[in-house]
Amino acid sequence: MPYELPPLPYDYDALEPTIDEQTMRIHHGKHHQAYVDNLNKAIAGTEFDGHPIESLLGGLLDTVPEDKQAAVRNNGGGHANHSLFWQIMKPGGGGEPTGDLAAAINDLWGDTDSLKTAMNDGGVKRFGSGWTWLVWDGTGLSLYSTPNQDSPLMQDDVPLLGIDVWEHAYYLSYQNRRPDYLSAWWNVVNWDEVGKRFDEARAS
Ligand code: MN3
Repeated sequence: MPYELPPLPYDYDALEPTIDEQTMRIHHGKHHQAYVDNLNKAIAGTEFDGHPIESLLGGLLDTVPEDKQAAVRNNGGGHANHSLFWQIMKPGGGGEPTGDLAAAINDLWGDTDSLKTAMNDGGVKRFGSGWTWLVWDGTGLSLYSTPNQDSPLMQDDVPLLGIDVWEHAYYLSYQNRRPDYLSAWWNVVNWDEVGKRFDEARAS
């Protein structure tokens, strides 16, 4: 069973003006599609065909044959990261987290704005391409950034919220102004989805 590009849960222009329609079309239809296609190519005919992407990147990556490991890491990571990314954004997003997630964030960072500042800082400082993450590390919330398409799943953490800081995610509207993109991105965050993932991660 090959991996498939998940449909975008809203229209390509739904996140404007924060993220422009053309960026969304290329990002989802070309970049994400390419990760899916190249992942399928890498594992076609191997025993790893058909594993849920979470287990492929979590426990199994080290056992993938060496000549396929980089392709699975990069394209499998790209597939997992973007599948999450589309879900944790929504038109008319933003605002504040609620419930247990809000309490956990306030415990660690004091308030949501401080969390945003810390995450954006991780994104700005990530040299080259990568992601800045809020994760569940098994005992609590944690923040870090990863290079390329590396996923928190690769270190057995559960990604709750990740912001793509590859230039393809923002360059058409923001050019070299990555900090402006990161500040604006929070206008489309889907806190309900992040909160749902937090509750699921803690319960498992
Ligand atoms: Mn991307």
